[in-house]
Amino acid sequence: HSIHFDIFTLFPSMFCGPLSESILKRAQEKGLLSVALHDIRAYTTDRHHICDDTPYGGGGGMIMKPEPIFRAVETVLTRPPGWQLPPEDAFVNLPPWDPEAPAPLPADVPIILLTPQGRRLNQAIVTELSHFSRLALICGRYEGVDERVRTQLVSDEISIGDYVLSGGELAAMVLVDAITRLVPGVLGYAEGAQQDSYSPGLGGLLEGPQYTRPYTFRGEQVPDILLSGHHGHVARWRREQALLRTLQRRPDLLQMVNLSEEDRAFLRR
Ligand code: 6GU
Repeated sequence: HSIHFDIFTLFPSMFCGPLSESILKRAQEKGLLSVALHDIRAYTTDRHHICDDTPYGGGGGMIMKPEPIFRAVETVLTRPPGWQLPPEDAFVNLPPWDPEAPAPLPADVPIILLTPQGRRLNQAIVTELSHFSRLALICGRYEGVDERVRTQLVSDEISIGDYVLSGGELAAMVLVDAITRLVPGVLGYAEGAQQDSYSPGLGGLLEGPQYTRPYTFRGEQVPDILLSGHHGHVARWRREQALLRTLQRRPDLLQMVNLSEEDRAFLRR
């Protein structure tokens, strides 16, 4: 199982750094992840390569025009994963495209608009999206996209939280990272094991305190239970610390987690 992302953006260079580091880099080297960046501007044919315009009815801000987005998405998604417009063809030698005839798009490729108006991302949505082998991500600019993109092209809209970004690019990177780390083989054993029931968002608890060497740092010692060698005691202590931390910081998560009678007894103390 591998996953391919087609990302449609006015700012493709924003992705270069993040995709070239750490886990995302390794996932691409292992053939488990591929990303094709598509510059929406390359799909314009007018002299000034205009991708936005003023809103009908007046008001501030600029709105992303529908034609370059439809042309980019329909051109790419009617071709095999990995296809990219040859750079020398940008603007000047685009494949034929009829602005009035909807292209037959594959039904099994979600077309996701990144927008603060979308459903707020959580681990359940990440898991749901991780089961697709190809995803199209459209990075909206904050001021907005023409509504016809929503009504005729997009199949899903995602927000990464209740705050405002200047565009969907950073949100798209968040989505790529969160989805990719669920693809089998992307994480090493140690990282993968952690993510079962113990991680936030998966309906789990927040992790309690963790330590590594040195034993003493600036007068603060590692709790001796962790050096005791009693695996049962260590596991129980970690569970209690996770319960305490979750109660203190994210009591909302406690409602969603399966608590044993021992857990409940501990929290009542
Ligand atoms: Cl997906 N886009 C923008 N522009 N702002 C956001 C967001 C997305 N998610 C949270 N804020």
